[in-house]
Amino acid sequence: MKKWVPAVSGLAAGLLAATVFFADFSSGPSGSASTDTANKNKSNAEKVYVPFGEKDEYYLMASGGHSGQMFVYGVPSMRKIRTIPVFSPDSATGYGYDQHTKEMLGNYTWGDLHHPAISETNGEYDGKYLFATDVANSRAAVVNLETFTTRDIIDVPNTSGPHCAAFVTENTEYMFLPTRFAVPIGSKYESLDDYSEKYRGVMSAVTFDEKNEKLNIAYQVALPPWSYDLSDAGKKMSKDWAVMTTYNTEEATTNLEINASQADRDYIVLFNWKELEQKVKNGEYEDVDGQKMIFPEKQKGGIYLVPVAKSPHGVDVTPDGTRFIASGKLAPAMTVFSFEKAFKAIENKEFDGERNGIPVLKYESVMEREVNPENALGPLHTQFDDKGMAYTTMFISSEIVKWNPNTGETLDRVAVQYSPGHAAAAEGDTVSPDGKYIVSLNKLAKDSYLSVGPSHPESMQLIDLTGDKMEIIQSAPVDPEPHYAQMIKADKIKTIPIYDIDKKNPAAVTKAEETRIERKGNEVHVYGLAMRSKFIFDAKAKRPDVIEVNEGDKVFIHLTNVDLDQDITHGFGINKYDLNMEVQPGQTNTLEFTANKAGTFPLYCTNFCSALHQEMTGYLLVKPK
Ligand code: CUK
Ligand code: CUA
Repeated sequence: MKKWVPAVSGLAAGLLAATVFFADFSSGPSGSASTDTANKNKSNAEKVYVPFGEKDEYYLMASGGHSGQMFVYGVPSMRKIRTIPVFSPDSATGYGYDQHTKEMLGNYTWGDLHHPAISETNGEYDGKYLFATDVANSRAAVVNLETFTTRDIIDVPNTSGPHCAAFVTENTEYMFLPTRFAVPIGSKYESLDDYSEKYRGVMSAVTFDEKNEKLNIAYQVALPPWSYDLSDAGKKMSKDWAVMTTYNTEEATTNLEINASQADRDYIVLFNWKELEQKVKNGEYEDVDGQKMIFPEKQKGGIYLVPVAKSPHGVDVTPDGTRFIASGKLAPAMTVFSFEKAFKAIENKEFDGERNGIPVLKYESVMEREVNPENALGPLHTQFDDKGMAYTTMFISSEIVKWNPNTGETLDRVAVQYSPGHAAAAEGDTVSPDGKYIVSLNKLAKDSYLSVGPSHPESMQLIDLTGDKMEIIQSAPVDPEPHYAQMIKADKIKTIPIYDIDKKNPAAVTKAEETRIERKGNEVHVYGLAMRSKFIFDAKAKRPDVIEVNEGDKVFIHLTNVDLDQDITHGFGINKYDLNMEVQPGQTNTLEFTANKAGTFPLYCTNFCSALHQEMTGYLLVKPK
């Protein structure tokens, strides 16, 4: 195997120079000695082969990073099934062009989606919704998993770069959004010389109103001006609590790779969200730009700091909820902390002073063990199997290490290609992981696939956990960038085959007689339908598939797809108007635009829908002023 050096610098490179860098841990013979697996005598090809007509066992909901989108894969085949557009427009589905999705995206043209989180009931994925945040433009979104469509996007004020939302509580009471960048509250101008006084790292508690499919900010917490990173919600005994890592407690404002890595310790923020919720109920907050803001130095209580080895990245709660495990990008160790010890330390006030008015718990009072597998470097994120064993990704030594959180013993390790960020285990963030598979989300593919030039795709590798040894059984290239993913049992997802035509929607039409074109002043409303293989905008007109307006008119095209057959989707594109929308079976969708170009513009169905799809056309005629 080729040796290679990832692009790390500064401290990390120093750390590396002294170490063997690509440890070639052979994963040994595949799980031949396994006793409890149906997979045991199958070849790897058979283990991932899903014959046509059969379905994958799991959905993998993968973040699309700076594509702004979410990617859906099937496991074990690792076939990509769908792109769900979330934070960026997508002409393939008309996302960002029709009225509703255009409003949701506002003026933003891209997003950076890091952490998908499936809604939970009693600590289990319930398969109903998927939440995500946008690090780039400070937004949060929710995707409906009956239709795999984004339903709501909100701006998160007072914050910049909400990073980890892989982070819903046991019954989806909250989605928490720590912020990666500290900014002045309200994102006002403040000199960086006043960083420590004027800047804050605001965490937001977001709730979801399922009935109206709306996200809402319940409250915010003005934490010190540090970088908040990964986080996880407690489970079972720790269900009212949540943890998140923070670095740059040095409060560096430039050259962070050096300056934010000076102190030997940073922190985990441990907070009781029930207590914070109660504070808000008691009116213990300040109103900041319409948000309920808790200032921990004034509205004291419910938040604690736990010292951790410098510059931590991931923190993950064990399925039984008894421990949280932090991984240090720069310190080559996983630190296991005990919730029980933390609760006792809080009760007995075993504090080591405070930072910015927040009590710091004594490290020894909360820490249970430091785990440092030999030559394993750059631990980032941890997942779990059905037996409570931990799997930690090693970014720098390019491997996944399996270890026992109860003893710290290293059990197995497998080399991955290359530099994994997160891994996603089957039902991995629930109170009862399945233990069957884990997918390594690798940042670099190097020469794994056919070359496409100097930049290569990222790579996901499927690892079989059923044998004695972890074994890579499939690899799949993926577009940028797989940060995190969640893997859910396929039978938990209940999609709808078609939309019911919404008869209460005044824009919906069910039959040709209801189609019409109405003019109110300079507004033109078209109530049309799409069916195989024509558009009908006004059945009574001489040419029912033609829309004629005047230059400068504001045009609303409401289109209902009356083909109530699964997968018969119509599109609607207008030549040279840069517009496209999609109408799925039974759906009514609206395209809104100003007819600012006079002329003759063919319009056509963009989704191949029948043998006569090419005939599914018409004209938009815009009469000059
Ligand atoms: S971060 Cu990307 S590898 Cu956003 Cu979860 Cu750790
Ligand atoms: Cu409708 Cu093509």
